[in-house]
Amino acid sequence: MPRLPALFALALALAACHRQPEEVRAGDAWLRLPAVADRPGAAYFKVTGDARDHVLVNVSTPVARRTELHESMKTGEGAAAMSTMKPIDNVPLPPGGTIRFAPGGKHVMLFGLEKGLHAGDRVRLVLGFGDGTDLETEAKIVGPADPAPY
Ligand SMILES: [Cu+2]
Repeated sequence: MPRLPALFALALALAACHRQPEEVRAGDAWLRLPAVADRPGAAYFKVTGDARDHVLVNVSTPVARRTELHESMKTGEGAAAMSTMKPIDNVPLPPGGTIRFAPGGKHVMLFGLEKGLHAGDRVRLVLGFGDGTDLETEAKIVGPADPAPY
């Protein structure tokens, strides 16, 4: 049975895919520049958990003086519907779970953005967790009217 070792290796590889993820990973990060200078920008990303519980408590970038975690929501009905947002303190990341910050939902509000940022630039985004650990990822900058890149 000369093919058996190859099948055995494949089975091992598949088994590895289904193990609990071993580390928290962040990706698909991007930053929307404001249409009007001096207004806040926003940042979005996704983060996936490992085998333990984590809590995301802040997200920062060297190109913003101050940041807040926000959540957007719709209030009212029909023509009276409005989109509002409120600050959130933290976001739990359960074992193996995924948190997605996306337009219309959770976002990072970026106050005091550095001047001279351009669409296409890449900047550092730092995710801070309740246990004091940080996770860095790279965010792609998009213009005010550009579509979401992820
Ligand atoms: Cu906001």
